[in-house]
Amino acid sequence: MAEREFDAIVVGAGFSGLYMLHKLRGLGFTAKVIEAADDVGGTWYWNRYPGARCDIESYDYSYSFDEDLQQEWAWSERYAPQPEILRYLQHVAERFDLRRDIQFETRVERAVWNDDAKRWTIETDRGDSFSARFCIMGTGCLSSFNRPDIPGLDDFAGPVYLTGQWPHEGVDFTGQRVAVIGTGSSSVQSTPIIAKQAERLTIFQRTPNYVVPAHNYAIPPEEEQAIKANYAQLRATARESAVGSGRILPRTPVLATKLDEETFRADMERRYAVGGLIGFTGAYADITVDPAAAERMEAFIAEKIREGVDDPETAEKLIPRSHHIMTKRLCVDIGYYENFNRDNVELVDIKTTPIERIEAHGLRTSERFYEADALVLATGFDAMTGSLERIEIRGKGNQTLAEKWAAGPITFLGLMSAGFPNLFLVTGPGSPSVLTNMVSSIEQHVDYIADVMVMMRDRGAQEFEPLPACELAWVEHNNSVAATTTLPDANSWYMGANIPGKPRVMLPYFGGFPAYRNICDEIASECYSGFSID
Ligand code: FAD
Ligand code: N01
Repeated sequence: MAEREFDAIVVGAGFSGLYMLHKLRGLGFTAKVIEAADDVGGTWYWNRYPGARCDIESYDYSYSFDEDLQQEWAWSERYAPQPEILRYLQHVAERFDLRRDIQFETRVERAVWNDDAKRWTIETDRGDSFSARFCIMGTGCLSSFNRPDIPGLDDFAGPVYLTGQWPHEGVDFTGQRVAVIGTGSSSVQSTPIIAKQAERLTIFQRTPNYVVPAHNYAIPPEEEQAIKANYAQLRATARESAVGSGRILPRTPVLATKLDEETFRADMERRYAVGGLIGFTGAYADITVDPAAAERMEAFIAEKIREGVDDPETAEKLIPRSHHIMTKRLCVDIGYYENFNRDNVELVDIKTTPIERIEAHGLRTSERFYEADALVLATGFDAMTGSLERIEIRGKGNQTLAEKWAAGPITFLGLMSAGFPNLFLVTGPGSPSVLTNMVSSIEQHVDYIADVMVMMRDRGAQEFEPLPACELAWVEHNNSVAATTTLPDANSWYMGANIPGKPRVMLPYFGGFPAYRNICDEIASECYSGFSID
C-alpha cells in the first residue's frame, strides 16, 4: 500500500470537490480529490437520462467564485441540459488545471482517525492509503441511488435502467414497451422524451407530485448581456434569498390566506406564467406553515392539471392529495402533463393497485399484468446520509459515523460531527443544502472550511471539532424549526421516508440560507464558538 500525505483529501469531484480543490490550492494547501467516476461532474456525470436539466436557472446555478469564469461562460437555455452542465464542470476542471490532482475510478471505502497523529487515513477500493490532516466529504446529497426492493426485480429479462446511473451511450427506446417506476423530478423530466420514442410507456405512480411549468427557452443575447452586466447584483440577491437564488420572484407581501379570491388567482397566474421553482418557492409566508394556505395553492394547481390532461380519470390520479405543496421538492414540467394525452402513455396508480411482482416480461399489479421490454427505475436516492454512511468513517473511540447516526444524523451546522475531528461535510445533513440553490450553499461551505483550515494553520492547531452540547443544540434547533412547518408530515426524502428503515428526521435545515450563513459567520467571529480547537 502506498501511503501518501496531504493536507486534505477531498472525496468527490462534483461542484463541491472541484471548488474545494481549487480553493485549497490557492491557499497553499496540498490536496487530492478521490472520485469514483472516470471524470468530473458528480450529479451531472451520473444523471444522463433523457431530459435531465437543472431546475434553478442556469446563470444562478453556477459558480460565482471567479468573475472571468462567470463572464465568459454562456448558458444556452433558461434551464441548462445535463450535457451542458457537465461540459461546464469539465471546463472548470480544465480552466483551473484540476484534473492532475484528482484520482478517478477510485472509491473511498474507509477513513480512520488516528488520535496520536491527529490525521485521517483514507483507504480506497484500489488499495491506496492516504494520510491527511483534513478529510473533506464532497460526496453529494443525491448521489446514492435507491434501487427499490421490489419482488422479482432481478427476474426482469430486459434491460433495467437507473436514472441516476444512466448509460453514457444513451438508450434508444424505439419500438419498445417501457415501464417507468417513480414520479419524482427524474421521471417528470424523462418520461415526455421516452414517450416520444417508445411504442408504449407505462408510468407506475405511488405518489403524484406537484408539477409546475418550466417555461424553458433559449436565452437571447440581450438577456445574457443584461445578466452579466448585473452579475454582482444577482449573486448578492442569492446570498440574501432564503433559497440561495438570485432570480427568485419576490414573496407576495400578504399571506395567501389573507388574499381575496380574485387577487390570489391573479397572483398565482402571474407566478404560473413565470414558472419554475423561482415562481413558487417562498411565494407566501404561510405556505409551509398553514395548511389552509397550502390548500389554496393546491386547488389552483389541481385546476391546471384538470385543464391540461384530457382524460378526467387520469387527471384525478395526477392530483396530489397525500401531502401539501412544498413539503416535497416541486417538479418542473416540460411536457409532463401533455404526456398523458398521448395514446401510447398510461398511468398506473400503484397505491390503489400495488406492484406485486416483477416478472421476466413485465410487471404484475394486484389488478393485472403490464408487458414491458425495458424498465426504468426513477426511484430517487438515499439522500443526504447515504453516500456518507456507505463509507466506513471511524472517529475517536473507533466509533463509526453510521453508528453515531443510527437514529438520525447528528451534526453541528451540517458541517461537522463531534468525535470526528477535521472531518468536514460539504452541504451535510443539518445545513440548508437541498432546500437552496446548491451551488450557493456549496460555495459558502467550501469558503468556510477553507477559513477554518487557514485559522488552524495560523495557530498551529491540529484538531478542530464541534462541542457535543453545541451539536445537540443544533439538532434540536433544526428539528424545532422543521416542527413549525408542515414538512415533517410528508413522506419525503427530506424526512428519509423514501428509504425503508431510515430514521424519520428532517435532514436539511429549514431556517433559510441568509439566517444560516449569519449563524456560521457569527460563530467564526467568536473564535469558532461551539467548536474545540487544539
Ligand atoms: P455530487 O454532484 O453528487 O458529487 C458527489 C461525487 O462524489 C460523485 O461524483 C460521486 O461519484 C462521488 N463519491 C461519492 N461517494 C464516493 C466515495 N466513497 N468515493 C469516491 N467518490 C465518491 N441542485 C440544485 O440546486 N439545482 C438543480 O437544478 C439541481 N438539479 C439536480 C438534478 C438531478 C438529476 C439531481 C440528482 C440533483 C440535482 N440537484 C440540483 C442537486 C445536485 O446534486 C447539486 O446541485 C450538486 O450537483 C451537488 O454537487 P456535489 O459536488 O456536492 O455532489
Ligand atoms: O427521486 P424522488 P428523483 N416502489 O425521490 C418512487 C433532484 N432532482 O430522482 O413519492 C414504487 O423525488 C417515489 O414514490 P413516493 C431533486 O432535488 C432534480 O425523481 O416515495 N415507487 C417517487 O415517485 C429531486 O427531488 C431534478 O411514493 C417508488 C420516485 O420513485 C431529487 O433529485 C431532476 C419506490 C422517486 O422520486 C430526487 O428526484 C431530478 C418503490 N419501492 C432530480 N421507491 C431537476 O428537475 C421510490 N419510488 C433539476
